[in-house]
Amino acid sequence: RAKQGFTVFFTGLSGSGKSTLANGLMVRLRERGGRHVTLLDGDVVRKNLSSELSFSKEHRELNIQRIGYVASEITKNGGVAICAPIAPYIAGRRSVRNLIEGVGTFIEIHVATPIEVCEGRDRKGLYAMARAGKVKGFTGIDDPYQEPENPEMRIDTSQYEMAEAIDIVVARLEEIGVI
Ligand code: GGZ
Repeated sequence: RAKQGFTVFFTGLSGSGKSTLANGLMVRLRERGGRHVTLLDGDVVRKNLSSELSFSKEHRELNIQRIGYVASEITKNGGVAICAPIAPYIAGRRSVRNLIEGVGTFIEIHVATPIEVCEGRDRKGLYAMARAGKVKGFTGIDDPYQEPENPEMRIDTSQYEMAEAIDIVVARLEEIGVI
């Protein structure tokens, strides 16, 4: 009998560690074998699927719906989709959940790294640009991030080594029973 598909949906601020966790999880799941794993990272989706979109509320929500649609197709066909956008709005995440839950399991993971830590990392210098007013509408600075109320899991990546954080995510997926 074919395995049921599932979507792991990481949400959190820029610099929270979503991409690193998502990549690490993909590698782990591929090592375990027996499943087709597709990564839909924020950056890559923006480049390939949403290049005409801005960071307005409407465009962010449209971006999330596109990601949700692709993830639902993957999930419907028994695959594993790992998504890692900021996805700052409860409404958009809720509608992706509804879409996925019609075809498989939805696992929302709030990457709850404190903004001070994200800003301290500032890998791309975007927080500095936002503070200087050179980037407008930056999530967490002058644009909202609505925290998930009931995610399947929360993780603060500043509390762990990355390998350990990935172990914790894998353990939660085992507990939920999707792997
Ligand atoms: C937030 C922005 C913005 C603004 C550019 N606000 O650290 P990054 O660079 O790689 O992650 C951020 C990424 C967010 O894109 P998403 O598609 O994940 O966002 S959403 O889910 O809201 O659609 C950041 C960069 O794009 N970036 N401008 N104003 N992040």
